[in-house]
Amino acid sequence: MAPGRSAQGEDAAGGRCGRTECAGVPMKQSVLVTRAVFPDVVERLREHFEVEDNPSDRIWPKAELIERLHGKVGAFTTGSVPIDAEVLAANPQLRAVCNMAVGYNNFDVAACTARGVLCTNTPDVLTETTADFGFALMMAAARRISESEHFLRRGEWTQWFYDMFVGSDIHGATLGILGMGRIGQAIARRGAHGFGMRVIYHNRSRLDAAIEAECKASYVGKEQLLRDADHLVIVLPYSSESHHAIGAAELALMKPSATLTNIARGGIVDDAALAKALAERRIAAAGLDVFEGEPTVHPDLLTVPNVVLTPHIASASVATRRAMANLAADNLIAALGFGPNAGKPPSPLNPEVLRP
Ligand code: 8YV
Repeated sequence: MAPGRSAQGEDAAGGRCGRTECAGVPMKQSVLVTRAVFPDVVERLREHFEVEDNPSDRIWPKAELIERLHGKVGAFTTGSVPIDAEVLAANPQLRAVCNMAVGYNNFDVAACTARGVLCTNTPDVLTETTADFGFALMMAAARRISESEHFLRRGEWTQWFYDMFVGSDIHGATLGILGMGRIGQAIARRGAHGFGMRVIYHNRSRLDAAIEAECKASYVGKEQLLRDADHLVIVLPYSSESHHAIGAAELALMKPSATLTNIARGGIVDDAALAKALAERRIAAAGLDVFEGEPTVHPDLLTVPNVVLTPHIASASVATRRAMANLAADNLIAALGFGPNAGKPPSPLNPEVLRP
């Protein structure tokens, strides 16, 4: 057994106090920072915990993650770090897993809850930055920015011609949003208020009338969304229900002039079907920041010209990534009983495990 493992497990099980004792000497609890992150954020964690971090940012295979978690009561994770039943069973001392991401499909939340492990994410702090990026990707797809840049870089621009890289307008067009959470609403506001777009959305549940009015967004069925949107933006969380929510059948409903933008999660769109639809010009263009099986990208997406591809960077502004990292650290510190929010982490996903 790793040194300190059972003592920390007993301590956490005994009430989340911050410290354990070894021969009367107070010991800090140990936490694992699974990916490289801003050094000052790691230092904040060191004020309260023994920290094992990963400055080289090597992606640990699952067996190594399990091994490194031994003796740790908390983990600072990102969206690529799986916390599932196997990881939890091998680490019964774990008390909190804190994602530096709003998405948390890397967590088995039900399994965490069953074991009393708190899960947290980083909502709100990335909403506007991610919406900015979604809008940028949609505009880049509609106005063929990547495609035309590649043409220029290849030295093929020898003269202007009247229909060179003609695309479709954003202003005045119909913006369709699939998934109307915080980020979907922020995109709707940009479209409605900034670009005079007609905004329609589909969501598991309809929004309050006040939010619809503020976003100038109308609720429609999924089929109507697909048929009517000039620009479809996908902002759904990933789950087994949203897996391949957009496949060949859904793409077939879209206008040939339409664009599709995915800033949510890989796997929501069937990438093979999308590549085929793009190649056959059954839709005009796409903007993708997320991919099934990323960082591997479906080879057919790499060869179709009418797609803008970015490496999962929608939240990547300096300020936002810092805010995400600090919020994940705030959650970990508070979940393990320290700091101004001791016992009350700011963004719990399963707050029921916090009840005494
Ligand atoms: C993260 C994201 O960069 O927050 C999310 O859900 O997809 C991105 O902002 C990524 O998941 C790394 O954790």
